[in-house]
Amino acid sequence: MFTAFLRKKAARQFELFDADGNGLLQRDDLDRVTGNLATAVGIYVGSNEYSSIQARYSALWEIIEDLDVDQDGKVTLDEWFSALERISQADEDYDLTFGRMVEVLFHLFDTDQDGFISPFEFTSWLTAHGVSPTDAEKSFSAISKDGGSISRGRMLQLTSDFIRSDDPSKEGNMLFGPI
Ligand SMILES: [Ca+2]
Ligand SMILES: [Ca+2]
Ligand SMILES: [Ca+2]
Repeated sequence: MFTAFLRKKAARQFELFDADGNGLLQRDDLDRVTGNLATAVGIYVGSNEYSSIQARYSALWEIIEDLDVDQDGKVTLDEWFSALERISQADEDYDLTFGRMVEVLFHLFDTDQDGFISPFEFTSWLTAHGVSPTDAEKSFSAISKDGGSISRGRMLQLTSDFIRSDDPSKEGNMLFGPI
């Protein structure tokens, strides 16, 4: 069941991607956060690192674009809810959208590409998406057991809990800022 709690988390994630806050997910939103993230982690426009952030946000947009049922170039909150409802109920091993989303998100967080998300990378990503530095710190404390970096396996678990779990005690609920 797509419970009120899952819906609330889905709305939180939508809000995070809707960088200009117009209530729609569009390509422009991700262009905007590309710049924010580069600034937050100290990457210069025109560098190879900047191009790779751009490429990853393009990959994220391709995933989001697939959820645009009426293909008008805008993903509404209703279209987003329909997709997240499906993803939250599908078998973990067979949901392609979920798998692609986790993979792309991991690479977006891991800006220095060392295979781990450091506290700095995590909080930079959240602030680039409009979360306050204080809330970003709170999130990191909640998801990192020992204050150390987040591995790919851990990220998979956290994302799965965020998208699929109705248990309010799961650490993954805090993945995209306090809800
Ligand atoms: Ca928008
Ligand atoms: Ca649409
Ligand atoms: Ca890293």
